[in-house]
Amino acid sequence: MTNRDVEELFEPRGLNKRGATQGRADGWVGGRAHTWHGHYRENPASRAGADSHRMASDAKYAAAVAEELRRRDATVPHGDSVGDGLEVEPVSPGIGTVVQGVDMATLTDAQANGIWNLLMERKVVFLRDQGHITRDEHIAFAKRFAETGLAFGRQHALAASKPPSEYPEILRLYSDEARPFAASNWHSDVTWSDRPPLGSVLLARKAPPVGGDTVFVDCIALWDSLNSTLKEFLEGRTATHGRRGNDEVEHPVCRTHPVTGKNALYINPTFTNSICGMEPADSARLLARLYAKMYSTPEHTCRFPWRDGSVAMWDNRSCQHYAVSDFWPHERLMERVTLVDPSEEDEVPFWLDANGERHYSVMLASREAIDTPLGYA
Ligand SMILES: O=C(O)CCC(=O)C(=O)O
Ligand SMILES: [Fe+2]
Repeated sequence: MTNRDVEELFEPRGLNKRGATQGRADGWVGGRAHTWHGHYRENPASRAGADSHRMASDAKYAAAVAEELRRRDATVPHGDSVGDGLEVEPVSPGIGTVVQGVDMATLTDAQANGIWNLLMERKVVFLRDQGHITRDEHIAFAKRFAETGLAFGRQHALAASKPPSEYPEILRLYSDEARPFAASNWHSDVTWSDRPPLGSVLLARKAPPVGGDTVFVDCIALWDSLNSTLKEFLEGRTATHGRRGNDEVEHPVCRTHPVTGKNALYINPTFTNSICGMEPADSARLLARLYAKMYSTPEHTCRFPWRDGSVAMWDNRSCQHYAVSDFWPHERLMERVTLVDPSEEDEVPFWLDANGERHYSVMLASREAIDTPLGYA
């Protein structure tokens, strides 16, 4: 594949029209300074996967896209629509909902059900004021939804690299002036594993006075926002993932969610090495363009400012996250319980083709190698 081919996958459209506003539906967000001196703006309907250029010239099409988004937004849960005492408020149209009226220690079955459905639909759910929860209650809450894993889900790597703890299921993330740390890199958890964890329940034991938010990006909206040329090119394709540049596993680039059946863009700059079947330089260029799209469209994100006792519960199959490292030198103490899927069939990532066949991830390293600690994620 030549340099030109990668460019063409992004269908740069209608450049160099002075005075026109350029809609960037799925392209390089940095613009093309050498040819275009105007502004690039995100297509306002990219969350519907709409063609902004067709919208500009076809009023009927534009009206249909608007109608679809109105219909979709009307179904976003808000107020008391979830029931059983839950009050919910969307953080952004496509991702993130704050749920009020929950005590994690005394959750009813109907509430657990409501929260699970919200998680599937909204990719991340936030709770406030859960600082009274004990570690046992934190673990028990997580077990209402899935099995709980060790720090890295199925993987023993991190647990094995730390001294034995009374709570091996709790991953403690602590930082202060002397120990600056934040997961300030875009990722979905543990994608170097053949069985990455379903999700996490992260509780802020001590939030910094300012800063330290966590940002989430909607990987289903990102997939939807790609043009059809790119989608066709990426569907059924795999990428290698691993720690320290090792290829430990091959995952589908387009991952189908086992519950919702929706497709997500499943690559991340923390663990993904390369797209299979491409020349290394082409793969690197394509990944860079995709990352530029994924991580610089605030339209597909939501951002959560922590307070003591706040909780974020996310679905690793439909979103990614980034802990913002702007709180140093303050203290920040988070405790995480990791959710793993009880069904191996659903736990191993796959892409569902048009014939209903699942194309699963493939392990490249040995079981032993994947389970061996490398000292960090
Ligand atoms: O500290 C955070 O906000 C998130 C850390 C993280 O990446 C994780 O717990 O998986
Ligand atoms: Fe993470």
